[in-house]
Formats: sequence, structure tokens, C-alpha cells
Amino acid sequence: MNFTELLKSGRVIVWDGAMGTNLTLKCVRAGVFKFSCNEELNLTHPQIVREIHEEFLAAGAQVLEANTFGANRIVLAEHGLADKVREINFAAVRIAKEEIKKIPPGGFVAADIGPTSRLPTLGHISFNEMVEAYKEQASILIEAGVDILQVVTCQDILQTKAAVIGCKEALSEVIVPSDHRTIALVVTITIEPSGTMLLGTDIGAALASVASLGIDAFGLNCATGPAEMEEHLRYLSDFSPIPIVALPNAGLPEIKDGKAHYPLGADEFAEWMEYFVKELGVQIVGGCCGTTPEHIAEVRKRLSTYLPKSENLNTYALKHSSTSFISSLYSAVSIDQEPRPLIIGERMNINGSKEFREHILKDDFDAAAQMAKKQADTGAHILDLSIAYAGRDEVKDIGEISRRLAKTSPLPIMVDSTNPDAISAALSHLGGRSVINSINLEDGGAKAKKIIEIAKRHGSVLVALTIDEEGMALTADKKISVAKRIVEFCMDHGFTGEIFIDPLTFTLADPKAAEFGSGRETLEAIKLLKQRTILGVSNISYGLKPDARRVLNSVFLHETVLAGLDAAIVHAGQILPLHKIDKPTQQLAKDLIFCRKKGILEEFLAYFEAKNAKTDTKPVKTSKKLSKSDILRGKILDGDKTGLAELIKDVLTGQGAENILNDILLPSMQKVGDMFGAGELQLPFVLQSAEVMREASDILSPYFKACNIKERCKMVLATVRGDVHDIGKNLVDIILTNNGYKVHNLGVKQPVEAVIKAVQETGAGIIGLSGLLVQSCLVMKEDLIELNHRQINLPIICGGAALTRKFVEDELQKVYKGKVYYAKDAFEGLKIMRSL
Ligand code: B1M
Repeated sequence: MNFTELLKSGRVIVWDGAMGTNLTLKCVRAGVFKFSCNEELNLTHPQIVREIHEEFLAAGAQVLEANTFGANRIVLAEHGLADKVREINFAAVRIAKEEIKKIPPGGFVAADIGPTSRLPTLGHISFNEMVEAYKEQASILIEAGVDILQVVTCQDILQTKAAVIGCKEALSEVIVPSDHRTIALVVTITIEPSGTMLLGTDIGAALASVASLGIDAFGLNCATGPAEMEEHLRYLSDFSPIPIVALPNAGLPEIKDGKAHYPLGADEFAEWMEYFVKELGVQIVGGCCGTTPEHIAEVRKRLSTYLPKSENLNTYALKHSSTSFISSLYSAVSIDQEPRPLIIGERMNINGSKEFREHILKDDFDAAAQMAKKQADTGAHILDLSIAYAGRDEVKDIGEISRRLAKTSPLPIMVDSTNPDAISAALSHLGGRSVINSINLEDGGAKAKKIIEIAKRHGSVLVALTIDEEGMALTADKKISVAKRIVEFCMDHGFTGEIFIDPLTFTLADPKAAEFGSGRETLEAIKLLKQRTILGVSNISYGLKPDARRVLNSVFLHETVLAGLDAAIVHAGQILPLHKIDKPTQQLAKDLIFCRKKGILEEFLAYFEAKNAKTDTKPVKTSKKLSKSDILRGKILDGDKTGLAELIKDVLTGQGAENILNDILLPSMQKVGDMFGAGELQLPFVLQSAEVMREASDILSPYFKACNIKERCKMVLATVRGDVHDIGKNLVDIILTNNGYKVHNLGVKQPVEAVIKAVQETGAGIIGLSGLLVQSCLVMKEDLIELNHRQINLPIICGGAALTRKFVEDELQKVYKGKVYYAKDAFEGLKIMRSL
């Protein structure tokens, strides 16, 4: 069985332990002090390297890692050994292979490929230079006969990509030795004790970025011990489509007598590894810094009895999530949003945004890149980047802006260009997983072919426009047939990633398009297309006056969502929530979109001329007729903060703060949520309502009834991992704080590790977890399992819209040794605190 077959069989595979820390020990003992880097020892003191392999083999390791961690041109050049890249790598593999041959068949040699000392995202080195150096090293390793190329200790996700791409290019170019073994590509990243990679990449972003490149296994090594890895491995257990690897240190290193000391003994280390295998489905286990043959022997002892049992095989394939993710440097976003659509911000378009254009034309790329953050704040999920401008160098410009966006954008980027060189230039800076917008068949596919190769190289998602040699498809039928052709074209060229089809729409300001029913045809195509769909929604109104545009865009967006659109390129400022457009105006826009009458375009234009920009508020009711409470309700629904403090003070004269919260604010937010769920309100408006709600809670805060209690009790409060909803959690904070409790509010998207750390630092006696997404209920369960595992059994209060009393009292309580309470609202939270 070759290594890839073994991996596919699902059996647990035991790797060896640390090379670096053991080399240091052995060199000190042998009095070997004169060497410039560990890898040089392959040539100067091969016996020391060999001894380490021998000891790990004797301990039961099935895979030996050759001493090649820093043996690439970049690192070796720093030690004056650039001319020895080949020699050093060959020697390392030879030693490991000679040793592995000593055990019965079934052992393998992996070659470590380390991160170098440069971080390409920070501009220390260019992406292409890194790819070349990794390709060179990988080519030599393949020639030398390794079974596994193992990209390890990755600190920067762009460096990880460079290494994987370098290895893949080597694999496709170098002739595999005569025994035809299939060489596996394994990647392990390093998550710091802070919970992210060095530059802030979380586990979800790393997985999205790397798994799409086509590797055989993915996981973690180094920086921390197993305890700190648990949460990230749990994420992989839920989301990784490929086998999981865990190679922790022997605990978090401590300094003892001036030396690094790894506190975890073999027993405790192996206990964790057994837990990872059995509970999280980890398939590859072994050790990193501080792990010795004793650690590996204990791991093998515990897991060897486990190996042959087929019922215990890793079930990663069964768990494989169907959701696809893209990512920024920092975090991942699902391309399948629920409720739909995925919103693509369109403000970084040089031809569509004056602000962006002005920055670029002044060569102020820093200011242009800052626009990414602003758009993220308006509810976009990803950002479109389009920078081709007559008279400017697109390749240079896109490189400049992407270099900055790679660091400043919290959201993934959609590279909007049809120029293969520009797309490559952008992707060589963006560490996360991006979308390429777009390919088409205008020239029969010559350009598409080049872009598909780039998408394959970088693991990108593709957008395909329904354009062929005859031009843009007009009818639904033609759009569907071009889509079918283009998808087949992608598959024929080996593209296996996700594709969005853009069925395109003409502007209805063009009388011919309006008469033809271009909007209707696009909607029909969206309904019938089998692939994911995407659309630049505001193209429908191009050329109309701003008020007419806003109405037409908003109604069209609503219709596209009803038709099943998965992703919309929109500018929040150019759409209105549907409830703000009166029914006759909505009807007129629909008539135009569906081309329901002759002369409908003229009627639409005349209507807006006459109406003269009076469409952005409901005309029926005036605020004079409404009670103050109703006005307050309207403020939440409309996301309108003006005069909020005055209004709340007025409402307070008639009722208490608690009533205002429970009878006005919360039901209004509920309504916002219902409208959002029904597709009547788009995400940017939910965000505006949330802002009003947040401000209203702050204004009300001093008015909540407070009672003095003598002894303060401390709570660590957090919204759980992956969830950004914090209004309810902050209300809990306000109510508890007003009642004398000390609340350590950690914020949103908090990993359980942060909660554990805060509990340890503050000595809090109670934990509060909030989460509104259905997924958050599952995260809470995982958090409780982990708290249990870490011997924390404090009382926990859980709350949030998707939780139910039954879920908390049955499901959550079942997995936790301490007591778990459900709080329907903040006041029930207070009641529970008092009872505790
Ligand atoms: Co989103 N969101 N949202 N959202 N959002 C919901 C939760 C949703 C139900 C809307 C819907 O579809 N109808 C839906 C979840 C569906 C699901 O999981 N199946 C949803 C979704 C899908 C999403 C996104 C995925 C949308 C997208 O991007 N496509 C995205 C998720 C991003 C993420 O988390 N990774 C998203 C984003 C957002 C905004 C950023 C726009 C914004 C949040 C802004 C913010 O919080 N800073 C937002 C909002 C505002 C909502 C709704 C409309 C309102 C939530 C709210 O603030 N309610 C919400 C719909 C709804 O809940 N009906 C919705 C008011 C608040 C006071 O109530 O937080 O429930 P709540 O707190 C209550 C109790 O639950 C309890 O006390 C409070 C009352 O006193 N409580 C506790 C809460 N925590 C407690 C802790 C306790 C005790 C009590 O002790 C520790």
C-alpha cells in the first residue's frame, strides 16, 4: 500500500516527533557546535540525524520526517549555503529512507518544507520568488524519492499558498521515480496561542485558502500544545473535506533555567492524541517541538490497538460540509448565504465609484484600499475589485491595490478583470481564497482557458458570463445554453471548483431592451439555471436618473432574490428596503421589469419626472398621527437614528425602560429579522436597524431598575465563535452591570479558548454565552464539551434567538458536568444570576 492509499483507507497514521529540539540536544551532548543551520548537519553530521530517526522508528513511528525544514534556497542563502540546496535535500532523504527500510514494509518518508524567514504578505519577499524556491526544493525531494511533501509550520497563508503551488508545479513537472508511488501533499499551519496564525488568519480562512488548492491532508503543527489546538481541530473536524493532521508541541513552552522546557509528559500527550483521534476524527498524529521518542511510543501504544478496527475509521468524508468558503487573510465567508443573497460590495470599481476613481487617479492606493473596511461595515460579504481604466496600466494598478487589500480588507476579494496578467498579479498578493470575475466565450474560449489555469493554480472560485461568439445572450434559453457550454468548457479544462453563472442584464433605460423584456429573461434564466447564480443588479437601471434607479434596482433585486439569485453585486446606497417604496411605484417598476405593457418605459420615466424624487418614504402616514412609541418602532425598522435620544426620553415619560425594551424595541427587531428572512429587507438595512437598536439600548441603560447587592459576582460573557450578533449580549451586560455584577464582556466571535483564558485571569464564577445563529447552538455544545475536557464546570447561562429551553436543558446539559441555564432574555439572565 502506498501512502496515499493508506491515507484513503482512513487508518490512523503515527508520525515521528520533533527534529529541531532533538537535534539541539544531541548536538550539545556530542559537542557539535559549529554548524550554520540544522540542515547542514545532513552533510556534516549525518549520524546525529540518523540517530533521531532510529529512535523514533524504534518508538513506533510509521512516518519519518527528513531533516529538510529549512533546506530551500531562501533560507540556505542566508547561511551561505545556496549552492548546496540539492546536496542537503538529497542527503536528508537518503538518511531517512535508509532508516525506514529497516522496518517491515509500511513506513514512509515525509520531507518537511518550512516557512522560511520571510512573510510575503508583509512584502518581505515576492510570491513568485517563493514559488520558485519551493518548486526547486520540492523537485529535488521528489527526485530523491520522498513519499510525502509536507509543508509545515506555516505562518503566513500567502507563503502557504506559494509552497503548495511550488510543490504542485514540481509534482506535475518532475518524473516520479520508477516505482510509480503517488506522492502526497500534506500541509500543517501554525496557530499561535492567540488563536490565529501570526498575521491574524483564523482556522476557517486557512482551510478555505489551502484546501481549495488540492492537497491530501491539512492540520496544525507547532506553537502550542494539544490543549490549545483542540478548538481548531474541532473546526476541522466539522468542516475539513480532507484528512486532519495534529502535530502539537509537548505543551506550551516555558523558560526553565534559561532553556525552553516543554511541560507535557508522554502520558498526557498521548492521552490528548487519543482524544483527537477518537473524538475529532484526526487521522495523522505525531509531535512537534519538545516531543521525544517516549511521546511517540506512548501515542503508538494507545493507538496501535485502535488501528485495525474498521468501525473506528476516521469519518471525515461523511462529515464533509457541502458549504464552500472563500476567505480574506483573516476569516472565511460561505458562498452559500442563508438567507440569500451573498452580497458583493461594488464600491471598488474605478468606473462605477467616483471616490475610488479619484484615489486611483491620484495614485493614492492607501486611501483606495481603506475603502474595503467601509464597505465591510455596510453589510457586504465580499468585495468586487475592478481597476481597468483607459490609459492606465491595469496589471501594475491591480498589483498595488491588491498588495494593500491583502492586509486591510476584512472581506474576501472578487478580482474583476478579464486580463489574465492582471488576475495573476492580484492573486499573487491575496493570501485568502478569492473569486475571479470573469470568463466568457466571446473569443471561443482562448482567454477563458488562460483564466481557468489561473483559477486552478490559486484554487479560486469562477464567475462565468453568458457571452459567446455571438455576444451577450438575450433570451433565457440562450443564457442557459451558453452557461451549459461554459461549464462544460471549464470541466474539460480540469476546473473542479465552484462556478457562478452571471446571466447578465441589459439596462432597461434602453428602449429596445425594455421592449424585449430583458429583465424578465434574466429572471427566467436565474430560475432555470442549475449552477449558482450571480448578477450585477444595478446594471438594470444604468442611464436612468438616481431616484428612478434606486426604485428599479430595489424592486429588481427583490425579484432576483425571489427567482433564486445566489449572489448580488450591489451598492447599498443604491437600494431601498421594499417597505419604503409605495405599492403603485413598486408595481410600475415590476411592469417595466416584466415588460407587461407597451410604452412602459415612457410611463416609468414620466412617473419619476412628475413625482420628482419623492419616493423614498412611505407617503401614507405622517409622523403627527403616530404615537411616540410607534415612531420609535419606525426608527428601528427604518434604521433611522435621528432624534433618538429625545424620542426615547419622551417615551420614558409614559412607561418604564423595561417595557420600552420588551414591548417596542425587541418586537421591532424581531420584525426586522422576519423581513430579512423573507427577502424583503437586505442585509445593509438590517445593519442600520441594529445600529439604532444598539444606540437605543445605550440610551435606556441608566433607566433599568437597579438593585444593590453587596457581593459582586463576576461573569465572563461572550458571543460564541463565528457569530457577530452582539446586541442581546450587550443588553445582558447592561442589565447585569446595572445590578451590581461585574461583567467581563469579551465581544463577538469568541473562541472557547478566549473564554477559558478570561475565566482563569478574572477568577469569574459564571460564564455567559450568547449566539443567534443555528450554527451557534452547535458551537455552544462544542464549547461545553471543551470546557468539560479542560476541567471547568462553572455554571453557564446561554441565550440567543435560535436557542430553545429544550435544547439547553437536554442537549447542552447532557454534555456538561456543571449546570447550564437557558435565559430567554436578559432579565431571565438576571434572575438566574440572583438565584446563583
Ligand atoms: Co443576523 N441573523 N445575520 N444580523 N440578525 C438573525 C439572527 C436571523 C434569525 C435573521 C433571519 O434570517 N430571519 C438569521 C439567523 C438564521 C439562522 O441561523 N438560521 C441571521 C443571519 C442569517 C445573519 C447572517 C448569516 C446574514 C448574512 O450575512 N447572510 C449574518 C451572520 C454573520 C455572523 O454572525 N457570522 C448576520 C448579520 C447580522 C447583522 C451584522 C446585519 C446584524 C447584527 C448586528 C449586531 O448584533 N451587532 C444582524 C441582526 C440585527 C439580526 C436580527 C435581525 C436581529 C438580532 C438582534 O439584535 N435582536 C436577527 C433576527 C432575530 O433575531 N429575530 C438576525 C435583538 C436582540 C436584543 O435580541 O440578540 O436575540 P437577541 O437577544 C435577546 C435574547 O436572545 C436574549 O436576551 C436578549 C433579549 O433581552 N439573549 C441572552 C441573547 N443572548 C443572551 C445571553 C444571555 C442571556 C440572554 O446570557 C448569557
